[in-house]
Amino acid sequence: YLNGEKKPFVPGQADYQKVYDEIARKLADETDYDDGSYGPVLVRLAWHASGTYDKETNTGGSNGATMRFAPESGHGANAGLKTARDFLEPIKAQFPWITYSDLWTLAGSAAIQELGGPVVPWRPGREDKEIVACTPDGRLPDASQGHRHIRDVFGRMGFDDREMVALCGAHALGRAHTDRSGFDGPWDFSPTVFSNEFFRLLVEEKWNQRKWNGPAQFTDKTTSTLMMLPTDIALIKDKGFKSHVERYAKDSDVFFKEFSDVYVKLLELGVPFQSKPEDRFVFKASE
Ligand code: DDH
Repeated sequence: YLNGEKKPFVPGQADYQKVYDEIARKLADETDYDDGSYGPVLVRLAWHASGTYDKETNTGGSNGATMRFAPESGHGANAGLKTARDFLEPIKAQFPWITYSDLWTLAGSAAIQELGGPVVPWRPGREDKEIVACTPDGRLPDASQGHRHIRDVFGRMGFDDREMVALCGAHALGRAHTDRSGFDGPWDFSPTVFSNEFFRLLVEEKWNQRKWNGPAQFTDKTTSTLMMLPTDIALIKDKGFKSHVERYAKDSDVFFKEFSDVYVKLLELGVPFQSKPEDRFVFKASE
C-alpha cells in the first residue's frame, strides 16, 4: 500500500524503468571507482546471486537474495560483492517496494545495457528469503580449475557448452583484485565496455603463465598487462568450448545475441514467475 491508498500498489514496467533510470544515473555519476564504473561489479553480483542454482534440488538461484546474510556473503567467491550491494542500498531505500532479489538482477541487466552491451530483457517476481535458504559454500566456480569443473558447475545449473562459453564472455568487463580473489588485472583494455574482446584476445594473443607470488594466472605476451584465469584458458584448451570461443571472437553480433539469451536464463533460474517470458520488460537505456 502506498500513500495511504486502499488498493495495494502493483508496480508496472514504468515503475521498474524508474529503478533502471536511477541505477543508470548513479553509474554515470559515480565514476571514481576502479576503472571508472561500478557496472562490472553489479554484473558480478547478479551472476553470483543466480549461479548458486542447483537444478536437481531446485535450490539457490536469484530468488531469495540470500547473499544478504553472513554465511553466504562470507563465502570466498563472494568477496568484494559488498561494494555492489552497498551501491544499490540507496536505490532500495528510494523504491522500498522492490525486493532485493529483483533489484540485484535488474541491476545486472541495467549494467550490461549501460556498458554498451545487448538489451537484456528482465521481469520481476523474485521474493527475498530468510537466512535458512542460504546455499552451502562451493556452488560457484573456482578459477584455479579446468574444463571438467566448468562443466560440473554450469551443468548443475542446467547450461550446455555453448551457453557456458557465452556466459564467460562477461569477463570483457571488470578486473580481478588481489584483496578479493587473489588474482590480479583486467582481461582487456576497455574493462568498462561490454564487447567480444575477451574472446578475440583469447584466440589472437599468446598467453604465458605469469611469474609472480600470487595464484597461477596467465598474462599476454604483447603488453604483460592483461590477465586470464586458468578457467578462461580452459575455454581454448577444450575442443567443445573452443569452437564457440572462435565463433564469438569472429562475430560480435552473434555473441551479443547469445550472451543476452543466456544471461536472461541465468537471472531467472529457479524463479517461480507468475508472468510469461513474452511479458519481459525491455528497458530504455540512458542517452
Ligand atoms: Fe567471473 N570472476 N568467473 N564471471 N566475473 C571474476 C570477476 C568477474 C570466475 C572467476 C572470477 C563468470 C564466470 C567466472 C564477472 C562475471 C562473470 C573474478 C575476479 C574471478 C576470480 C574477482 C575479483 O577479484 O574482484 C570463474 C572461475 C568463472 C567460470 O566461469 C568458471 C560469469 C559466468 C560471469 C557473468 O557475469 C555471466 C565480472 C563482471 C567480473 C568483474 C568484477 C569486477 O569487480 O570488476
